Amino acid sequence: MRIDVITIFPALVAQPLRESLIGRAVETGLLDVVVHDLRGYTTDRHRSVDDEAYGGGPGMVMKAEPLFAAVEALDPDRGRVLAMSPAGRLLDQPLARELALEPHLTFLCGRYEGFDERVLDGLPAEELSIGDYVVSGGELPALVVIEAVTRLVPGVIGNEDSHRNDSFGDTGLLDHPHYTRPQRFRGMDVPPILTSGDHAAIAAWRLEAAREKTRRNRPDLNP
Ligand code: JEW
Repeated sequence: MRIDVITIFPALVAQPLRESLIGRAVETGLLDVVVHDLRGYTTDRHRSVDDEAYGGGPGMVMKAEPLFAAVEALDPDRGRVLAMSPAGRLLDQPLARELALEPHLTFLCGRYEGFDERVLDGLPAEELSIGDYVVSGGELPALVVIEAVTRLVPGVIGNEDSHRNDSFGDTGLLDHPHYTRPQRFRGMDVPPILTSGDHAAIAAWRLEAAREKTRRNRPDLNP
């Protein structure tokens, strides 16, 4: 999969992509990620990427010209163009699975109050959000989307992790609690059923614990 990222903070995006599973997938050639500095596509003396909002008010808007120039400098087969925004469609696991099938994705990372609407209408670009809270720019949200999507590309991670992902999607429940050694830690014991060797009883305990945790933490998930 090829991924292009357009940002005014290229180092903020590039370094995390060199670490961990994504970093290895980039090294092995499974992923081809290219980060572009938006200021390289400005034409004025001050390399401006933002300007005041028509209609007035505080806050600056990302100018259309450098974003169009940056996107149009890419391969014409640039795939879906995703503009990170708190006003976008919410990322969920079905959308991550859909994006993982694409051969090419392009991410636009904004700052300030966001993009001139003509970027979204004209390129066109799809607005995408990682959740109902505001951060200061699209770079960290784009990294979240890239991690959620690329871990679903065959070969990026091992089978153990992909299996976990499937079981979450199938049950619609949050994961059950996990324990590892030691058996007793600061007076807190591992539930004895987990050391009983009774695999049917363990499966039943885990299902009930997952239901309880889902009721408590995420009553909005109604599986
Ligand atoms: C997010 C990109 C770029 C995504 C999610 N735009 C905008 C905007 C901002 C603050 C307040 C209102 C609008 C800051 N900002 C971004 C925020 C993505 C940008 C500028 C973003 N949360 N925040 N899910």
